[in-house]
Amino acid sequence: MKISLVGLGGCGKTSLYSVAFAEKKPEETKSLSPTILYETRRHPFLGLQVGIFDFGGQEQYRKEYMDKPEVFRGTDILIPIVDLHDPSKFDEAKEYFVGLLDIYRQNNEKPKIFLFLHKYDTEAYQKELLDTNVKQAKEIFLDLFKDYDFNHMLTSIYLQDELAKVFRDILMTSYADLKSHVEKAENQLQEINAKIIVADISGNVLVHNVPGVSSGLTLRGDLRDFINACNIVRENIFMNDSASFRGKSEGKEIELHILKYIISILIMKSGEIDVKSQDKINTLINDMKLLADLIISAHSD
Ligand SMILES: Nc1nc2c(ncn2[C@@H]2O[C@H](COP(=O)(O)OP(=O)(O)O)[C@@H](O)[C@H]2O)c(=O)[nH]1
Ligand SMILES: [Mg+2]
Repeated sequence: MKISLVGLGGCGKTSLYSVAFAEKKPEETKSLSPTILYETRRHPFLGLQVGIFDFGGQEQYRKEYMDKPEVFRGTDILIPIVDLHDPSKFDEAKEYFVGLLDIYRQNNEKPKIFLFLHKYDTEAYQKELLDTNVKQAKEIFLDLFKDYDFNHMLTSIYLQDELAKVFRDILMTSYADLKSHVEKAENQLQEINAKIIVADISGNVLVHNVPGVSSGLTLRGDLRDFINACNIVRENIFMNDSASFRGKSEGKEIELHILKYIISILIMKSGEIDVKSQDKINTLINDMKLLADLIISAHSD
């Protein structure tokens, strides 16, 4: 799957990537240098390699790759980004996006489009201006993509949890119907009296009910290492596609379920857990097994 991030220089492409996928803190993006031409990163998600293309947005690079339409080829998901803190560039951004859509037309491709109205925050910006800009941006940009499978959202690197969810949902669009399973799990988690994290085997968090366990999409390093180590044991010693692991100390307990080598569920309990919660945990595990099956069959399509 190929995702392309596009937008004028300084609109926040590299920051979005860094915060959502590369465990950077929002503040750390202030020192990013401008992207030259374009950069590609690979990110495993639910067992698939996702290529994320960050197209440098400065004019000189834009000219260079607009003349080489093949770099845009094969994009499944196009994310045009608009900087809400810089309305003076809305028209220029529009022109750029129109040019891009022309290229896709020439290439005979129709990517799904998620427009990010970005920097939706008041970090060094006035609230009143922000609202005016959102309104203006909607007038300018929402029309542009009407012939496409199109969504738009308000995003900010300072709303990290929301941003992680936005990317999770975007990454899941290649798996039709799976989103509803994840949303169901999200609701189930609210009613369980234990801390639970559902992630893929590479540590992309799908849902959780524990604040502060992830940085963007990525699970905290120590827990990620734990999953990794258990996954190696699963593969090399159990030689099975699923396995469970358990640790215990002074009333605290941690349980890890690896399901079909794709999904992992971490359950952290302190003390005995009530029967109702345990029932719900069992249901969740079964639902996630089903989800793993669906992902596998989506891969083989
Ligand atoms: N307030 C705010 N600033 C952001 C946001 N995203 C990026 N920035 C800032 O915008 C500047 C340019 O970001 P960068 O990612 O290099 O833009 P790029 O040229 O599109 O890759 C940096 O100083 C970032 O800290 C955001 O959501 N809110
Ligand atoms: Mg950049």
